[in-house]
Amino acid sequence: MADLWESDPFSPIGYHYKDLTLLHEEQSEYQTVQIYEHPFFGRMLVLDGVVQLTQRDEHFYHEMIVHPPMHAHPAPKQVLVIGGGDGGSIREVLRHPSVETAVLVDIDGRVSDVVAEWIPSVASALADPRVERQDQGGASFLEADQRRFDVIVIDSTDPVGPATELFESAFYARAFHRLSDDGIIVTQSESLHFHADFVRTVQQRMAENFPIVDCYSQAIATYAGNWWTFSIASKSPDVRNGARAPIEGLRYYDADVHRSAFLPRRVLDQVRAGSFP
Ligand code: SPD
Repeated sequence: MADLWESDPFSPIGYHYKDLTLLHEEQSEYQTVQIYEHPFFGRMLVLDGVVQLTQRDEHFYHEMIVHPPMHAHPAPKQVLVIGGGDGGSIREVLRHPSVETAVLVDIDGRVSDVVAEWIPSVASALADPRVERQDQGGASFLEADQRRFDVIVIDSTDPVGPATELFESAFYARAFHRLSDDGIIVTQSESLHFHADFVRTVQQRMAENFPIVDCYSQAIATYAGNWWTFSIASKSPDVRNGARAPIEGLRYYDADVHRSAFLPRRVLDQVRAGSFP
């Protein structure tokens, strides 16, 4: 049996997981990739010592990063996921029948391969013919690739190291030009308990580039800080109130979840003013 003392450089605390079995470990070109088995959480993906997903609760995160923007768009056909090499976000994107192409851009292609081998319930959609995989950084992809997307999902690791460029204003400016006229972008933006200043920064940077910016949240048991936020920006659709009827077959997301996930306006104003909590 192994122990994992999570070493999360972006959090004031780390979790201690007991009774783990280490199933796989490798050093990729970019990071240490580990797969553990936990008696409660099931299989877990850990990158550089930080838990990225567990079998038990990954659907809360992946449904919530994907379905609010996908349902706020009238008919998303071309979708881009940056980060998210594990395939969980792509799996949710492909549940939408309107989707023709889902491009996955992750700098570390080994993550997809390892998760496909050890946690196929998360990665199996990567084999879908609508998926195009690009193993490169998100910012350089947006610079080089001239296609336009209806929805862009930034399913990144914490904003340290290579992921920091995915939270810059210049990155959102590039994303704006790669989005269709009714395009929507969403990014995971860390914990309201621990990183309210970071959420404020992301909101500000999105507002420098998009006319509509909002924020919703979802509790995630295994991310330090738990009260996980998703910052969302839109060229025109009303992301807070404009969701279509939910697609079938989801475990958690529905119309009530969509409505209640958005931060109350008073709280969002406090976050943006730097007076939260
Ligand atoms: N502190 C961990 C935050 C991890 C966010 N990304 C998760 C990727 C899952 N697809």
